[in-house]
Amino acid sequence: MSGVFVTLEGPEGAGKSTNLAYIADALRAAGCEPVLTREPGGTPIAEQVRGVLLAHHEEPMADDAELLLVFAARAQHLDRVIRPALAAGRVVISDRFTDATYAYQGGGRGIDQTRIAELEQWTQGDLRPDLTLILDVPVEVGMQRARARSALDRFESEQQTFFEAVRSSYLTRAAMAPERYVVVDASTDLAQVQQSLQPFIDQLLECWRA
Ligand code: T5A
Repeated sequence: MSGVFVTLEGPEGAGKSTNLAYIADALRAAGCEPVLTREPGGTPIAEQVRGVLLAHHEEPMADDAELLLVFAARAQHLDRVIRPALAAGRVVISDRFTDATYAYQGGGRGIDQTRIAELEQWTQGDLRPDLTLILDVPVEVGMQRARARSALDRFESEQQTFFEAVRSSYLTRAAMAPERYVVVDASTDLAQVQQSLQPFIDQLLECWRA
């Protein structure tokens, strides 16, 4: 594969969607037209799975069902969008990917990381993001933003301890592979966050030009 695969991650309300648009504009200004996508979702079928995952249901969703739905959507997304775009040499930026599974289903739900790793290998083979930006924000700050924006979905309605475990999983993964992760403090005002994204944008453009 000759493209560059980039993912944006972080707890609820960290500002991924807002900053993804900012990063995409900066890339376009440098002559690079990225493919922008998201998880769960990114294709019509995977977006339907997203609907099931995010909706509130009367029947509680089993943790394993949630995990398998996440990977089912990912398999479709990889097949229809990510792999073809990378094969065509494009820069692909996904709003969340498998780090979110380690953080939410692993950290949040407590599913064993080795089971997630098996599904990761099965679904992705050796494909991993080249670069991952983690927008880090204290749980309360992120949740205040999410609450102010819209009604809370099924994940956003979880307890504080769940979100603390999600945040801590992200930071642990970033610390284990600093060559792949860039962690940015996303709790400050937007202008300041965007200023601190510059080294990440430069690194991404360097990968694209290489
Ligand atoms: N999920 C996902 C799993 O459980 N496992 C998985 O494997 C995957 C892939 C959907 C859910 O699915 C779960 C995790 C999620 O709960 P999502 O669509 O990415 O994933 O949902 P959210 O994380 O909820 O994304 P949000 O859209 O809510 O948050 P963002 O994108 O991080 O934040 P954004 O940009 O929409 O900003 C939120 C609000 O804050 C403001 C924005 O204007 C907006 O109103 N804002 C700021 N305000 C002040 N200062 C700043 N610096 C700000 N930055 C943004």
